[in-house]
Amino acid sequence: MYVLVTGGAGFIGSHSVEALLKIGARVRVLDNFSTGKRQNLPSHPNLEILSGDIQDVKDISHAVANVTHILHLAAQVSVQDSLVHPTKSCSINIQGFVNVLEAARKHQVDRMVYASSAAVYGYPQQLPIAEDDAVHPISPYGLEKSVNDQYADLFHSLFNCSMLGVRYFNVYGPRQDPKSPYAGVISKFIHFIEQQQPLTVFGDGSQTRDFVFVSDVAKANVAALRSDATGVCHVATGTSRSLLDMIQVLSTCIGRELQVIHQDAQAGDIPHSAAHVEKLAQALGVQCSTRFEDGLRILLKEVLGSKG
Ligand code: UD2
Repeated sequence: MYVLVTGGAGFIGSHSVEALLKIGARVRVLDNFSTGKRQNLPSHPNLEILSGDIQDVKDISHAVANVTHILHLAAQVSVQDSLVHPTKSCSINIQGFVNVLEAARKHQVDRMVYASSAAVYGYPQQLPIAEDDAVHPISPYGLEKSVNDQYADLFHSLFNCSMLGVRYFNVYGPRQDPKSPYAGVISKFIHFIEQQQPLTVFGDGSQTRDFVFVSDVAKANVAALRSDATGVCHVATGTSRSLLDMIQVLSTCIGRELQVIHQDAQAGDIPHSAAHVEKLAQALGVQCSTRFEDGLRILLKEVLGSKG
């Protein structure tokens, strides 16, 4: 496999690059380094790094030359930013997506896997959510990802392009920048712990999420590239945890009580989220099996080191 990873210097991208190199794939990264970092990537004879943008057709044409597969992760990934700057978000997440799709078609790549998101569902109609449940996006970001899914379907039926959208749930793990506007609650909480500050919980903390460790996500991405599954597929553990439960696990890991401050629940916050993961197991043969306690321990060690 010769894989182009767009957004390969980012959080999920860099872990996916590592997983691909591990199985002996040749990898080319295309990243504009707006949020991705070169230091996230190893130096490796099978890895080439290009600085460029998915909004620039020339950059993509150049990047896609000779590759057999595309893992498209480059995106404007902040729900909040998409609400504040919908035009910019649309340019990156829809126009940029179509640029990559069209490059995949023109260069007749064997397979493209791209990042979709649980954000397409908005407030879930029922739990756990299945891939064929109706989508009701409640942010431009969610809408853009849903449009990506429709484009991919259309390119599959019109041009027989082999494609799969991977719908990530709440991904956590090393290299998720806690200061970025799209940082997840776990990286924020660990940052608060590092700063010896109390944890801020929006609402009563009973909200639940399917927290999935980034190495499992990278494993799913590799399996998705190797499979011929089409449509969309959840990437999640199948088990959801409340925030209070997560804080309890963090507290046990570091061996002391954590101070918690409650603030009003945020507008648009979803109370519960849970994923069906049958397609992930059956079509991709993947289980996101890192125990929550182990994932948190790895992350704590990475961030706090000896301070933990
Ligand atoms: C996740 C995704 C988002 C989108 C959405 C779709 C992440 C980081 N975000 O948003 O991109 O796909 O799912 O449903 O994966 N919270 C606190 N204190 C904090 C920060 C957060 O209490 O300091 C709460 C927050 O109000 C929410 C929960 O923690 O109830 C999870 O928040 P999040 O931002 O990690 O993820 P989520 O599910 O809102």
